[in-house]
Amino acid sequence: MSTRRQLIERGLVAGVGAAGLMRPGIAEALAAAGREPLDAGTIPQFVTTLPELEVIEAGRGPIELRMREFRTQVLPAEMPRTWVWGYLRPGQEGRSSYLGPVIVAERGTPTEVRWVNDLGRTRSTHLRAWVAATDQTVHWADPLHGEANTCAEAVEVGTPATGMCARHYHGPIPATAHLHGGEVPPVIDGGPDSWYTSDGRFTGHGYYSRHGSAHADHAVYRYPNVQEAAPIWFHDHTLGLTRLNVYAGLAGAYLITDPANPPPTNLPPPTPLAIQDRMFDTDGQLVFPAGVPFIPNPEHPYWVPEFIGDTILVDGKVWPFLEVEPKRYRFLILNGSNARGYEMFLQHRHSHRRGPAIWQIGTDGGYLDTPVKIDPNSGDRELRHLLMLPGERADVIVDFAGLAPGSRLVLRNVASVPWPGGDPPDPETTGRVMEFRVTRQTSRDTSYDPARGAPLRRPMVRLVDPRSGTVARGVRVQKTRQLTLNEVLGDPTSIGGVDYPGGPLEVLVNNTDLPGTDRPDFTPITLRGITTYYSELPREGETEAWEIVNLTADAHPMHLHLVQFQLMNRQRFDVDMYGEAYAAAFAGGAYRPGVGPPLDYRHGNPRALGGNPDIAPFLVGAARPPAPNEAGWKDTIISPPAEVTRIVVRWAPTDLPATTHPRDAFYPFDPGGKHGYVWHCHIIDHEDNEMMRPTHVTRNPAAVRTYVEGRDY
Ligand SMILES: [Cu+2]
Repeated sequence: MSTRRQLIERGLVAGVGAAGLMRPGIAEALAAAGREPLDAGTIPQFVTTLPELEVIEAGRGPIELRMREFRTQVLPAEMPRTWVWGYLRPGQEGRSSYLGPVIVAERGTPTEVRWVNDLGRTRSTHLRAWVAATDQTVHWADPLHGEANTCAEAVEVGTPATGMCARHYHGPIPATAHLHGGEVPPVIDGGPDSWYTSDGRFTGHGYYSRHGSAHADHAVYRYPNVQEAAPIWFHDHTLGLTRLNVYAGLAGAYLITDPANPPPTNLPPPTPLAIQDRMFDTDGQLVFPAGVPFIPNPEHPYWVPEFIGDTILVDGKVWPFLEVEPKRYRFLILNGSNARGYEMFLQHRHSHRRGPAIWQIGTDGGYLDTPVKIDPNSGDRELRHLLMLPGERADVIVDFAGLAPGSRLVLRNVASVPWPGGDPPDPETTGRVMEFRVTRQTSRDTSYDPARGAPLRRPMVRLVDPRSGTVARGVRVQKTRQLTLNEVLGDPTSIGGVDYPGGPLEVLVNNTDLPGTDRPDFTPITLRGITTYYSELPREGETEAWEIVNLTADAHPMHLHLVQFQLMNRQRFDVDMYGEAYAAAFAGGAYRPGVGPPLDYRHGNPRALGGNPDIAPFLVGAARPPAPNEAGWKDTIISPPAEVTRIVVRWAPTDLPATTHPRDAFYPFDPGGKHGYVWHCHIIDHEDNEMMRPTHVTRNPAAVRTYVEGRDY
C-alpha cells in the first residue's frame, strides 16, 4: 500500500460516489431480506404540503422530550407510512413529522429539557435499517460491553482480515441529545459518551465527553441560553451510532432570540427547512445500505463511508411543496443530512428561468451584518448557489414579489456527492429539494426588504477582517494549530469469494484514531478509571488560529462544540509535495495511519502546534478571504480537499470586544472541568468512524461565573 495512495488518492467508494457504487447492490441486498428498493423516480413530487413543525416556546417551565418510535407519513399520502424515531412530548403517540420540535428560547432565560430515551431494544424496533447497519467494529457506544457483548470477544479472537464481529448489535438502544451550536457547559453538551439506554441500565463509558446528568433513562440539561441570537439545532450524538440515530429521525431545531439586541422588527416570520436525504423500500420503510456489497473493506463489516440517499426530504416529508404569496418569506435552512451537500437555487419549473435570488441574512451563529445576495444569474461563482454541507445553517429571505399566481418554482440542487469532486445529482430526483407555489396576494408586504441592505444587527464582533482574510486589527492570536484531516484507505481484497474494492477504512482528525492514543506529547486526563489523551486543550479566553489541512479527496464540514468562530481564509497547497514531506516526517519515513501527527504535537513545528510539518512552504496561490455569506459566526466550516482552511476561534462569548484581554474573556458558566467537548467532521458517517477528537477547555482562573448549574450533576 503506497503512502501516496493512502494520503491523496480517492477511495473507490468515496470517489465514484457512494451513489454510483451502491445502486446496483441495493436491490440484491434488500432481496436477501425479502424487501425491494423503492425507485425514487416513481415517487410523486411536490404533492405533500410542507408540514408545520411543532413549536415549543421555552421559558414556560421544563420541557420533556421523549425519544420514541412511531409511524408517520414521510412518503406522499397513499404510499405506506414509515417507522421513524422522533422527540415527542409526554402523551404524544406520534406526530405528522419525525422532525422537531422547534424550541424557541430567549437569551438570558435558561431552558430545562428532560431528554428521555424511550427507544427500547433492537428486538422491539421496526427500524430494520437501524438494526441492519449497526457496526460493532467501529469505536461505538457498546452498551453491553462487559456483560453479554460477545463481539468484544470476537474482536479479540477473530482475525481482522476475515471480518471482526460480522453480526448486528442486539440490545438496548443507546441515545443522547446534543445541542449543536449551543454555548453550554460540558456536562450538558450531550457528547458522544453521554448516551443512556431506556432500561436505565447502561450509560456512556468511554473517552469523549461524559454524561453529566443521566439518571437511568433520561438526562436533564438546563441550557443557559447565554449566547447571541442564533439558529441552532439538536440531534443525537451517540458514539458510533449517530449516523443511524439521526437517520431514524432524531433531530430538531432550537432558535435563540435576543430581545435586547433585536433584528429589524419587520423580518418575516421564519419557516424552518430541514433538508435530508433518505432511501426507502417498497413497504415505505427506511433503507440504509450496509454490509456486503456496500462496504469497501472487510475490517468494518457494515459501516459505509457515506450514506447518500436517492430522495430528498424537507421537514420530514419527501419532496414537499409550500404555497407562498408573491411577497417575502424567511427560511431557516438546515442541512441535516448524513453526508449529502446541497448547492441550491430557485428555478421556474416550466420556463426553467433561474431566480429569484436567495438573500442570506444569517449563518450558523446568528445574523450577518447585512444581507448577502445569492443569485443564480450572478457572474460570481461563489455567490450563485447556496452551498451547505451537513450541519450548516443558513437564515435566508426569498422575495416572491412580482410572480404571477400559479407560478411554480423548484428549489434545485446541483451539488455533487461527495462534494466537490463526485457525481452530480439526478436533475429529476436528488437535483430537486422542494417546490414553491405562488398564490394570490392577500395583504401588502411591509416586511424587511433585504435588497435595501439595511443592517440586520449592530455590527458583529470581528476576529477576522473578512475583506482581507486576515486577523482583525487589535486581535491577538495566542496559539496557532495546524491540524490535518486524513483518510485511511484499505486495499482491494477478496475473502471467501467476496471482493472488497478497498477504500476508506476510517477517517481521522490529525491522523489520531482514538482519544486513547497514548503519546507523551498528548495530555492524559483520567476520569472514572478511563484515561483520555487530549491534544486540543485551549485556554478559556484565548484566541486561536486553526489551520485545517485537508489531505483527503473530499470536503469535510468541521464542527467545533461550545464555540462559534470565524473563517479567516482558505488556501490551496501542493498535495503531492506536502504529502511526501508529511510521510517522510514519520518515524521510519513512511505514513503510519492512526498514530497521531508525525512530529511532537507541541514542539515539532516551530510555527504551530499540531505536530505536522509546516504547510507554509507548500502553499499555492493566494489565500482566499471568506465569501460574504460565510463571513459570519460559524460552528461548522467546509474544509475543501487540497486546501488549508483557516479559522479564528476565541474560547469566549462572541459579543465580547475583539480586543478583550484573555484574562477578561470568559463564559458565564464553567467550560472546564471534567467532561470536555469534541470537534469532528459533520459527515455523520465519518464522525461515527473516528473523525472526531476530544477538546478540553482550561478554565480562566479570573472568570466570574454568573450561571451555575445549581444541580448535582
Ligand atoms: Cu468528513
